[in-house]
Amino acid sequence: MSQPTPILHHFDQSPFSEKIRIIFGFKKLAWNSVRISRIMPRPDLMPMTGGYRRTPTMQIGADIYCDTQIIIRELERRYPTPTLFPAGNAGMPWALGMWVDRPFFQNTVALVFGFIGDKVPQDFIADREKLRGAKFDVAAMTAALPQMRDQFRANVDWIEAQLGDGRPWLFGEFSLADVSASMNVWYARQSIATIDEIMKPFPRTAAWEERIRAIGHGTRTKMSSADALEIAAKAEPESPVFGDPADPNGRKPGDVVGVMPDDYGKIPVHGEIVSLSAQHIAIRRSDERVGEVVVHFPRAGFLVIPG
Ligand SMILES: N[C@@H](CCC(=O)N[C@@H](CS)C(=O)NCC(=O)O)C(=O)O
Repeated sequence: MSQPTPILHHFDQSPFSEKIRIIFGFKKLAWNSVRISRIMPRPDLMPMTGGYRRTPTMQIGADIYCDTQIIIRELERRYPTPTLFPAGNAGMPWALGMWVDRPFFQNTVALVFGFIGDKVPQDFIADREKLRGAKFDVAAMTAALPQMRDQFRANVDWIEAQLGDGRPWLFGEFSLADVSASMNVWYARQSIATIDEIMKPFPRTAAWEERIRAIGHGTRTKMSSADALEIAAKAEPESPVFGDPADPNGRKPGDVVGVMPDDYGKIPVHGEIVSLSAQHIAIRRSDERVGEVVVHFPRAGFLVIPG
């Protein structure tokens, strides 16, 4: 049976979305692209995610995947060849994602906005303050630029060192590690006018970036948010029910919970557990515009609270 086409809800400048676009390219996938605005509101998306607002999200019918970690897991499950985990590298590429998604990303955000400075639009600042629950202090980021440059250099230097023996990819063969580690360098390159000077000491990294760029983004077809919503409304979630006998907290299908990120955008999505494991949790919820959907989250970096 042919697979339904994945729908990515994303915006062009989003570095987390770029990870997924590269994976579409690597796996040579056709996908539907719903462009969302960089700031809230996103009125056709929230009925599907139940309030989760970070970017990107992936939709397959009435199954909604929140956070790149679970999106990647699902893409690898549905399209295992070519694999993102070659030569027995089944665990560490995931762990490396935590470095990339958190400290390295926060460093790059501060660097990018420190450079952009007072040209950052006020509505964007207000939106990101809401997301973080903290001040998005562009003046402080500009003041911290020397520190942020040091941090960025140290992070990129690890990539350069790993490529030091002339290997084309971080773990030898192309893997999720390359997709993840390239995210912040890509982001800085899109956003900082003097990036060539910053990247000058890192020729192997620059050549590696070129190889990643050559992978492309697969075959993209534009879709409106209204059409995506209608697809979800007409589809039934496909997630089977299964429990995890080893769940440390005795959680099981049918339990009503809230799930939310533990770092920013901490908006709990409420629903009834459909399935769970050490690395995923899927909850069923319904909304008057989309009907029943199953929303999927990773476990690492997410909190599960009583519903
Ligand atoms: N851990 C999340 C982080 C996603 C994230 O922070 N994305 C940024 C955009 S690149 C975001 O959500 N910005 C706020 C927004 O789009 O509402 C993931 O892996 O998907």
